[in-house]
Amino acid sequence: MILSFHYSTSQPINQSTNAMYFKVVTIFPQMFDSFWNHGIIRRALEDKKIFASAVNIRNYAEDRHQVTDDRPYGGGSGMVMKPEPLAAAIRDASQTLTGTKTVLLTPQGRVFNQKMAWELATSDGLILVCGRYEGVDERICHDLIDYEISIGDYVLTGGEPAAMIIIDAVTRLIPGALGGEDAAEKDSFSDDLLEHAHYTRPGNFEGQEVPEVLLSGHHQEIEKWRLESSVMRTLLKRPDLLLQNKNLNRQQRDILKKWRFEIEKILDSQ
Ligand code: 4GS
Repeated sequence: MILSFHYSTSQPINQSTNAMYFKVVTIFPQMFDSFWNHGIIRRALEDKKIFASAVNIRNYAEDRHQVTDDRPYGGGSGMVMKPEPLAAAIRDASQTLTGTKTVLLTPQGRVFNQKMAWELATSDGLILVCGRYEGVDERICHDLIDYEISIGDYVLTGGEPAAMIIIDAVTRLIPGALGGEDAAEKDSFSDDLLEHAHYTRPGNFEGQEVPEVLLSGHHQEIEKWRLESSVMRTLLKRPDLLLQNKNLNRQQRDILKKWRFEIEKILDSQ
């Protein structure tokens, strides 16, 4: 089992390859043991497309009990992550990894999306800082954090699942990480459309048939069907994506016009 891809902490590692380096700063590094060991993340690690490890903030606590949290100034319930061990852990990580961006996972951050995944994928490495408890001491954010990112408007018990989501979304954008699979798959969301519907055998599942065109072997017709499926699913399920998309191409606009025409015919017949 890949327990983590440790790199020496005493000297900068060779980042001359195109590989991407992830370092997670957390009080629960073991949460990542399973994450590193499945599917595309595992293969990307094995193929050295990515390097990743999780470091325990506790190892940077100086006191005998290795405390990482403390009571909030001003009182109130809950605990706050102490700045010293967290700062030491982040500094150590950024000394090992040059050219990295440091990301704090927090509901206060910019809400993560595919465009941000592409942006992050251009950096040489990412240090992902996982908050726990009520949050981190504010002074950490000022000096040590480049980006604050939220994975969505809800509250987690810790930033770890958020860090996994960022690593997952960024890894699949790294050239070669998806293996033989097509780059087109990555493009599917970059043009802000949902994927077309997918089918596999059997041809009839509990009375539901696979669309006939997909069985026809007529590649051009299949492509047309997929494009239409993609545009119309987006219209029905996520119209907001179409509304914010300012670069619909000719084909995509024609599909919408065709259906507008069909809908107008129905209305005119009433
Ligand atoms: C998120 C989020 C989050 C906030 C961590 C309360 C524990 C928790 N992190 N996107 N303290 N949403 N973090 O909810 O990134």
